[in-house]
Amino acid sequence: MNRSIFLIILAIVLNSCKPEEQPAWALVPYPNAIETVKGVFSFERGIAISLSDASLQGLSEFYGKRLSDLGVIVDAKADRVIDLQLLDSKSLKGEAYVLEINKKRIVISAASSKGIFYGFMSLWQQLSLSGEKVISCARITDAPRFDYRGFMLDESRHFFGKEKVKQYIDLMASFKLNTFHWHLTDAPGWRIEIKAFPKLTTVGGQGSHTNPDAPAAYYTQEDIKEVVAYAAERFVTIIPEIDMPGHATAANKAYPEFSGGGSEKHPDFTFDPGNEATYGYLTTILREVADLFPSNYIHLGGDEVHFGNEQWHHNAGIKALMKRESLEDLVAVEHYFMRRMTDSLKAIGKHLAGWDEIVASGVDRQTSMIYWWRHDKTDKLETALKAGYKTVLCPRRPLYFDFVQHDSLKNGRRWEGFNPLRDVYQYPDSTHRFAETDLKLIAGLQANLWTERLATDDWIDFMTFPRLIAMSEAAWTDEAQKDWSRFDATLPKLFAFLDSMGIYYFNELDSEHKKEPAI
Ligand code: TNX
Repeated sequence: MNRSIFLIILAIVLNSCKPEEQPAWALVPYPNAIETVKGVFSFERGIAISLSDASLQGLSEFYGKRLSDLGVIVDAKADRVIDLQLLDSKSLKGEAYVLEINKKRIVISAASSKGIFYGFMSLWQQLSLSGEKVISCARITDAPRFDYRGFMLDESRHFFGKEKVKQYIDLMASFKLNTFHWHLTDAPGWRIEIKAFPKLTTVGGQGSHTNPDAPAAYYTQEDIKEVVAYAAERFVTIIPEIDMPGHATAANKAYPEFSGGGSEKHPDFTFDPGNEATYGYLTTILREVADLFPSNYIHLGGDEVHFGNEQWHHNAGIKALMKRESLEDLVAVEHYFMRRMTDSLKAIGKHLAGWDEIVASGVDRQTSMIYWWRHDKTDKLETALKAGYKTVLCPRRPLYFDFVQHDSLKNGRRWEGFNPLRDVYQYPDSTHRFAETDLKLIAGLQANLWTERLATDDWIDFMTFPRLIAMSEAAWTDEAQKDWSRFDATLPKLFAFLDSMGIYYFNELDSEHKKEPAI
């Protein structure tokens, strides 16, 4: 046989057992165990969804919609079946799931609807990212490394609105993130309607970081309910943040009687801890907030009070308070304020969450959750863990997404470097070796997007993606299963997916395609 004919026959033979018969896995975050076996399950002729438990009905409708968006026909009479099995299982805790793909049947089993949800999201993601209508037979056993997998969006500095927020919540769920921290109040604008104090939004909602004259922009309570319900359907908990006693300028513009003043650079920056009425005012606000958000936690900020508490030195009420409570200095006043507000939260039935400044204030160790953000102050993290606080890791380096992600980029922060995709992916293993006891206290990871310099949807997309996806794998996948080169190789598929979602992401490999948006 001549050589070229041999090669043609060889090519035909090889092609007839095409490797794409079993599509490669395209899962992010990558599951903790995949055992691939021979054969495929095909979605080409439609599928039926069966349930072990009527409580899964809502979920199955959600899945049906997701699958039909991918062109799969969902038909109760189809002979290929996806079976959702809620099990009373001790080995499958919380968000864990098993996804078993056989030639004619897929079984997703978990001990909770959350687990079923994540099993389904893996299935959907494989179809969606691979672009195939078949999936390899396999058994995937999966559970998250960290319980808390979060993203924070600052909507005080700039307001993006509920459609954008819903899109982000949907994307979060697609990558198995489960907590949305909503920074709703800060110096430029107050963004949540409080019925007892309407001026908070009509007056305090006016302006943004870049435009003090911007018309009032905020969420009504109806908007909030809608977003909370949308998130709940995707197993995303929303933790609202009402920042206090600092970063309160917008509220103080609306109700100056509760202002504790500020500094030259940050006027009217604080609430007034020396005025007893302030505690009643803030408690009323928190009651309304608590009624809107089912989350156990409300985040009370507590950060950077020293930016603008100069006038506390000259405040008669604060002087009297210091005397009465034997408070030595203004930091002690700040801590007193936080303890009082924690008591209010307790009375409302919520737990305190706050930035790492609150560790020193002696708030309840059993119930409060700390967000460690000052990457240059590792002692704050150590103190929090030593004291036994549940802690979320969100250090500026590498988890602040208002930092640039590439040296060529101009708009964004830097601090002895910046936050490239790979650093996000490799966190926390690149930086920390936690002792077992400390690890039990680490709730998880969160990326924070502060928006002083980000005024448009394109800008927040550009800073968030693809970094948030890298963080999802850092938060979900066990250290032993993390693999930067595999993640890196999946990027083109992730970019195609983000394109289909209309997201303006950053792409390091294509300098022409996604440039920094215009400011
Ligand atoms: C610090 S993080 C802040 C924010 C800023 C951010 C900018 C934190 C608790 N406070 O108010 O927006 O830095 O990176």
